[in-house]
Amino acid sequence: MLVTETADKIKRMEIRGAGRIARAAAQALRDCAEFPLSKNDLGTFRSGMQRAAQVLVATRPTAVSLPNAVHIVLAGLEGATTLDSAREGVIRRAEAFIDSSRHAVEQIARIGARHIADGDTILTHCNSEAALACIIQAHRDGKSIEVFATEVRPRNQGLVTIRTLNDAGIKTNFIVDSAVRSFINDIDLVIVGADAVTVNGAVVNKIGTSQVAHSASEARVNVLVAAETYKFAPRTIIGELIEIEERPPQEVLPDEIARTLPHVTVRNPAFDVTPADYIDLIVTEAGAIPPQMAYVIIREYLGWGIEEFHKAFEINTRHEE
Ligand code: RUB
Repeated sequence: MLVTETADKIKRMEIRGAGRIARAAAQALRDCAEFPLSKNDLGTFRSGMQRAAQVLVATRPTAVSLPNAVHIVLAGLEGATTLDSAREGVIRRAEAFIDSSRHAVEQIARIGARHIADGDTILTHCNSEAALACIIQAHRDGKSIEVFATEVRPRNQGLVTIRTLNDAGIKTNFIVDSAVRSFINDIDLVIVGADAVTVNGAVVNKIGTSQVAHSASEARVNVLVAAETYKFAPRTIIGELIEIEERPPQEVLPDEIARTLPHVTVRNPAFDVTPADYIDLIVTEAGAIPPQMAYVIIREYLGWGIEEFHKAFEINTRHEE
C-alpha cells in the first residue's frame, strides 16, 4: 500500500489502535523502500524515506507506537553505503518489527492471562488488541470469566470489542461509558491497552480510561495495562508531554444540531492520562512491571537512556553557540 493511502486510513481511523497503526506504518515504509525511484541514488532514497516517515507520523499525534515504529524501521538506513544496502536495511527492519509486534501481543497474552483468576469478572474500555489477547488467553486456558465492555463514545470502539469477545465465546455485558462506576463493585480486574506509557508510569489511552481507573482505585479493583514495549515514550525522560489528539466536533454532535447552539463548543479529546497511582501492573512482552519501572523499559528495550539525551543536548547547544 502507498504511504499516502496508509496515512489516510490511519487519519480516518480505518486503521486504528496503537499496535495496528505501528504495524501499518512499518508495512508502508517497507513497501515504499521497494518502490522504484526516479533518481537511483542513496541520497534520494534517504530523503524519500524521511519524507514518508514524516507523512506517517503526522497522522495521529498520541500513539507513541507510531514514531517508535518509524524510528525502529528507519534505523535500517544507518551505516548503509549503497542504495541496495539501505533498501535492504529498511525492508529487513520493517519485517522484523511487524513480526516482533505480533509476537509481543502473544507473549503479553500469556503473561496477562496469569493475572486473571478463574471466576473473574473483567472490565475493559475501548478496543485494545493487547488487552483482549490477555482476556481471550485466560478463556482458552479454561478459566471461567465474564467481561464488561464499555461503549466508547464517540467512535464506538466497544462494538468491535464485543464482537471479538462474542466470537471467542466469552460471556460479555455491554454498558455505556457512564455506567462504569455503577458496576465497578461487580468487577475483579480492569484490563486496558495503551497508546503511550510515560517515564513516570502514567498511561495514555482512550478518553475515559482515567475515569475507569479512578473508579477502580476507589473500589480497590486492580488495574492492569497491556502494552508492548514500543508504546513507552522515550522523550518523556526529558519532560516532553504526550500530545492528546483532539478530534473533529462532528464526531460528538452533528453540524445541523451544533448550528442551532451558537453558545456551545464541543470538545472531543480522543485520549486521557491515567496517573501511575491508579495502575497496578503494566504487562509488556518483557514481563509484568509496576508502572514505576517504566524507565527500565525505555532504557533497556528501546535503548534510550538519559545519557543519549544529554549527548544530543550538548550537540544542539554547541550548534547554537
Ligand atoms: C485505541 C485505544 C487502544 C490503544 C491500545 O484508540 O485507545 O486502547 O490504542 O490498543 P483509537 P492496542 O481507536 O482512537 O485508535 O492494544 O490494539 O494497540
